[in-house]
Amino acid sequence: MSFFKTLTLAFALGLGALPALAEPFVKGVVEEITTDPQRLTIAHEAIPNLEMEAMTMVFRVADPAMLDGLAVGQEIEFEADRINGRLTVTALRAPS
Ligand SMILES: [Cu+2]
Repeated sequence: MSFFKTLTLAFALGLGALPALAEPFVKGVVEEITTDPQRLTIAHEAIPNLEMEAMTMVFRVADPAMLDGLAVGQEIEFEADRINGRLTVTALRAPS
């Protein structure tokens, strides 16, 4: 086994042991962007870790910089979690 494969396997096993650190990325479309306060309205697919069906809803964002470069209508993939009881986008990326 190559060094890289060993590293990849170790990483995968580590994530498996810590599921709370590896929420699944969910596909969505940006419906509205609000900057004051920072909010993101997303038409999203089902979010397994929040036991949420597909819907359009407003999220907080963990980091205001996440809104930089975003546009209404843009397809995204994101992670969401409940932070202090509020549904928050914790990670954001372009679709793979
Ligand atoms: Cu929702």
